[in-house]
Amino acid sequence: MSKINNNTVLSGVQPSGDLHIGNYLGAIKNFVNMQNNYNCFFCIVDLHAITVKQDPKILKRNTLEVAATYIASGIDPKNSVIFNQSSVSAHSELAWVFNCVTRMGWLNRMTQFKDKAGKDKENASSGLFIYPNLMAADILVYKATHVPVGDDQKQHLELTRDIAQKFNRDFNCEDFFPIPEPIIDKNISRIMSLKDGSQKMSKSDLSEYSRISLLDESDEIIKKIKKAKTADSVMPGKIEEVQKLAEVNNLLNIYSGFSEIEKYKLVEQYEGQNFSKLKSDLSDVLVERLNPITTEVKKLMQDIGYLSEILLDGQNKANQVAQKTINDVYDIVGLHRNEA
Ligand code: AQP
Repeated sequence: MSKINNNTVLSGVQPSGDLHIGNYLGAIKNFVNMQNNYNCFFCIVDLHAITVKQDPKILKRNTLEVAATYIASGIDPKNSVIFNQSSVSAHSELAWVFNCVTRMGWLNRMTQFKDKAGKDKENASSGLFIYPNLMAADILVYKATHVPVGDDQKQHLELTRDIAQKFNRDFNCEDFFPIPEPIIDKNISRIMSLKDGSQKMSKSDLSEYSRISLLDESDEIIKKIKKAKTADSVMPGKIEEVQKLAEVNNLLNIYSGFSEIEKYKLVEQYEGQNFSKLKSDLSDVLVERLNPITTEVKKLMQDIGYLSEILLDGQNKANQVAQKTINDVYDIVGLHRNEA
């Protein structure tokens, strides 16, 4: 299919657990919207997942489940390249070159490392620390110009831009790497935990009640939304006041993201009411929107052969582009290549 522009998009999701509505609204929904206009590479970033401990068997299954979720959400494998990161070795090779370009001071400023390593920083893997270099390689190995991500990845993308600029400057190859732009939906930006509006919704949160998984059945969705934290007051009439109630604001962001109704209209609709009607309407919207995805993921997971074929086809297509970039990079950097 011919695209209306020649720009390239790369993004990915870690197969580190069941995907949730934060991953969907922050990332996958945008992937679907962009696929007809850009040359799209959608990756399952399994090498990122192993920066923290994973069960090998579960990791393999989760990788297929992310592929199934992409397809069930509307990404067409004939139109976009779907593959897993570890199957294209140029990602790791370019990441090593970037390990030698990125400055320690840049990595020391990354807040996600601080959040994920927590108090036990000495015990975190070194992979977790240099994770942003691999992310830069994921993007730049395809010379991607646009990267749809959630707001939590904005800092890593800024680092990617710095790495691209430094590489181009250090090796005197202006414009070799493009300077990629983040695509972040400003209305959604970051979906927060259902239990604590100051924490982002995350796959690795120990509490199931903090998130709605894309595989949750209707009764689980209803139960989780019923238990979600709100506020002691009723719905305020102004959006600025709603924003001070983090958990209520979060429920409205989720509602708006799935219903396409603008948030200020929802505020008008529920003004002065307690939150039970909002919760029951939100549950209805979620059940209606998520049920078809959940059903399709479960169906696709019965056909591992089909999913493996999609990933192999994606790997071949991704390799064609990535291999050319890494060959050029080795040449630019001065690494000797033996001719066959
Ligand atoms: N809560 C969120 N709100 C909006 N966007 C989000 N994303 C993740 N959480 C939210 C976006 O989803 C994409 C894939 O994320 P990821 O799986 O690669 O890594 P993550 O950001 O670390 O996600 P999790 O769920 O928090 O995973 P764990 O717990 O394994 O670390 C990214 O574009 C991200 O911005």
